[in-house]
Amino acid sequence: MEHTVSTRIYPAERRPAFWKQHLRFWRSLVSAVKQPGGRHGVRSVLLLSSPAFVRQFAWRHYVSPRPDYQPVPLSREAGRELERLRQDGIVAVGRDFGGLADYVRERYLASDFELPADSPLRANGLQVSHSVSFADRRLHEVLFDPEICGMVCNYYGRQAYYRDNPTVHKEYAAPSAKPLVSGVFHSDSYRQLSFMLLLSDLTENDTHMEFARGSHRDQQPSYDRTRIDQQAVPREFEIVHLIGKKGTLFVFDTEGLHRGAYHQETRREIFHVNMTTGTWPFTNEKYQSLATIFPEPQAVAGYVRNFVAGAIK
Ligand SMILES: O=C(O)CCC(=O)C(=O)O
Ligand SMILES: [Fe+2]
Repeated sequence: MEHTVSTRIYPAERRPAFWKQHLRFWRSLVSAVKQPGGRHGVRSVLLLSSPAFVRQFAWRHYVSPRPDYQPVPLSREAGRELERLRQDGIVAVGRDFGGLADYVRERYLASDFELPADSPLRANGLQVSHSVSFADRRLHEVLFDPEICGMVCNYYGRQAYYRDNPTVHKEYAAPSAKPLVSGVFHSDSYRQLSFMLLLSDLTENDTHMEFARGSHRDQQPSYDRTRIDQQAVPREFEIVHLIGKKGTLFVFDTEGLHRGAYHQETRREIFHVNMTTGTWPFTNEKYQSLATIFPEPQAVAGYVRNFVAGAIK
């Protein structure tokens, strides 16, 4: 993000007060001095006092493309989609997954999956929300499509991993529904990529996701969404609306700013899954130790790790 744009999206007045940052530094210095073992202490001071240091370190370590990465060969069509993903941070895959959308709706949005009436998610307008298994081979049409997986890995310039199980959502935004935290512009951090498959037609008047085109190119200066001037986002960026026919598949980089735009008394049905470069650093910016910031890559089944083309036998 260009410097001036960034200062308008993250205005100085929303930054933590200068004295708070100083207090943090002096506190960490005192606690490091108290700890036995000099080198460890210096590292703790850096970790505790400088989220910027940690963020940069984590980005280099987990996100930057690997110099020895061998790109997966792609068709011309997939190559063009990759280019668009790089440029805009979002692309609609040029294929119709309508058959798969029908399958997912019938199989996973049936009434037996409805959330119980007392589920807290009901207050957010969710009627169905649950994960689905990677073992369902019908889902592999998207999840292990060689071109889509190749595009994702080439985008990263490294191996990609699924973060957790895909989920299905069916929602109805009643006037009383309270948007989820993702209802304001935010970044999900560390270039997590998402697939969002529309399970039914969506128009701009329905609840849908909005993505600030091009806002993904650099790391966000903070992952604290309260630091974002929400009104500035559509002023500074063109908004891409994740709408279209049932079976439209979007791939987007959640480092870029995006939100769920809620439209009262409308419905949305989606299949959603999230990818990372193999880990998901904590982003509360209150770092305590290296181990809590950089957990080991999530334990996932072997065949899920072998994400790239042809790994599924
Ligand atoms: O469309 C939405 O409700 C927001 C989704 C979102 O934040 C995400 O997929 O990361
Ligand atoms: Fe998000």
